[in-house]
Amino acid sequence: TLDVFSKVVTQADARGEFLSTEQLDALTAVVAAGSKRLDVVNRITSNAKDIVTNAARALFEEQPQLIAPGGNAYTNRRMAACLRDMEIILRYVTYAALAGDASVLDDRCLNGLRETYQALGTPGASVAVGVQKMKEAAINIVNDPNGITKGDCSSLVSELASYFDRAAAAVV
Ligand code: PEB
Repeated sequence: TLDVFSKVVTQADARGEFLSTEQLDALTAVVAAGSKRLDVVNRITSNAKDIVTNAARALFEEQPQLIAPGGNAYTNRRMAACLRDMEIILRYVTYAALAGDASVLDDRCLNGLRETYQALGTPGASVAVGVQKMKEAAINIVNDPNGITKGDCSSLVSELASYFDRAAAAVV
């Protein structure tokens, strides 16, 4: 599990070289946008419950077979497992967003998840739809102009989107 700084160090050390100017410039940009990154993580974290429940509601509205008898989210036990899974995925996305690196998401959440869902009979494509709905909600919350100093967050938002996309791609 790496953050953006450790990753660059590991890469340079594997080549036995000093950090390159490009690497240092990229890290300078990460440091300069540090408060924005923390704001992104804070906003998602403090709205996590809403992000999960609204995404799940929208998913079940689109795919009612999931909560009908025989559906993979039918019964309270499975519904709870489903909401919990979405929350776990969102939590690891926030960790990756904080670290500026996907490895924590990959290693601790996504590794083996597709196979787990196949074994459980959980439709991965439906999980992916739920993840995409969380992505849209999270981006809207991050971009909400109320109560925050305005600035350009486009590169952080696209980085954030990439972690959701990565999670969605890992389960189909
Ligand atoms: C992954 N999910 C489930 C299980 C595991 C995970 C390991 C089996 C054990 C259990 O039930 O608790 N756990 C989860 C995860 C990590 C982890 C992401 C990462 C670290 O440790 N069913 C649907 C929807 C979807 C869903 C499409 C969006 O119809 C999820 C929610 N996951 C779902 C359901 C179960 C499950 C388990 C319903 C229970 C399935 C069952 O027991 O039949």
